[in-house]
Amino acid sequence: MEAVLQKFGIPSDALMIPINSGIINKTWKVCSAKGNYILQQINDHVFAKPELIHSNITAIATYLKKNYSNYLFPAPIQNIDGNPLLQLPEFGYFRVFPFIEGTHTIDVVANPKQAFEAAEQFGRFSAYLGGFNCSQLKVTIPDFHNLSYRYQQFQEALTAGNQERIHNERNLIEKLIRLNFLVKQYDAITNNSSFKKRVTHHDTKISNVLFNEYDNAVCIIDLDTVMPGYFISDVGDMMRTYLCDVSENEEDISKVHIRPDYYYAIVEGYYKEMQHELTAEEKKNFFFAGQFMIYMQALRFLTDYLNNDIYYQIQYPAHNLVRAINQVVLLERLMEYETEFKKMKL
Ligand code: GN1
Ligand code: MG
Repeated sequence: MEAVLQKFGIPSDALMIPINSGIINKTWKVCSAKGNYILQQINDHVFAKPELIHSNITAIATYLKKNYSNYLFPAPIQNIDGNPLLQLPEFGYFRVFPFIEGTHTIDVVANPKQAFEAAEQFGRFSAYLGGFNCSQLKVTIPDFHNLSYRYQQFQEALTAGNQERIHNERNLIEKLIRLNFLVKQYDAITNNSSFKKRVTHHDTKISNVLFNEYDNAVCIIDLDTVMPGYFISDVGDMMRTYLCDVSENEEDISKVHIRPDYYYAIVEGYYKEMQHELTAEEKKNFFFAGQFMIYMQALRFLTDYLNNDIYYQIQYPAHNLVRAINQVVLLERLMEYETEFKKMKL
């Protein structure tokens, strides 16, 4: 780590505090006499070409600076070789961001205002980048939110995966297969030209929003998965992670429930910024966004469990199974609100 700090011009006696909320990259807060930073080691098993991330960040930062000079965009700092990305043989890739003083992250959305503010931030990001040609962006993870592809990976795991796990989880597997009408709906959307590819964040969980002391959202972070995508990814992941006050890691499924006020707050916050960008067809699909993302995450967790946990970091052997069950319950709870939520006028 000393070598990493030195390459970014940070004093080597800096204090490193691990931040353990993500399950892909490794993150630390670095406190030094020169200032505070966020240091990340990129998981290059997941992001096979980390340089693509930084090419995207640079293109977006340049566009926003030119067109929206007041927009707060935390870009990574350059190392002593003039590159935001540091590659150390055997240790992988590192990058450093300035720590934005006076801000903090939250792990659970505690009131609808926070949900509204976060949704407004993610909506504003896509809206401001409405004039940016998103086909310029590099695809950092191919087929990341392609539900058909995720379903196909799930089907492959059902044959090539851990046979004992497949046998024991057959009820859950069948439940997910019965829900595959959502894949057909997704395919219909992607074949419909009214659904636009836009600059999409693809990881809109609340810990990717910085808040200030007054509970106002200040900016969004973690642009690793910014790619061309559909608005249902960003809205859907907010629903997946804000509608309930327990996370995907909760084992006690009786705690998994929907908070309706938070649904309305997400839609209103996002819509406020995106209403002039979204097409009429897209506007009809806010509810589907939540179904799509929760279903996809359930498939991804169960697929990883059946494949012996090769993708997500886990804390105990059944962790991915617990996460998959949790997400299926969340989806079922959300579907109980279908009629009510679809009455929302936009
Ligand atoms: C991963 O590491 P984190 O929490 O930022 C994953 C997301 C999942 C999330 C589920 C690159 O994100 O897609 O929704 O876990 N990111 C990647 O907790 O796979
Ligand atoms: Mg992430």
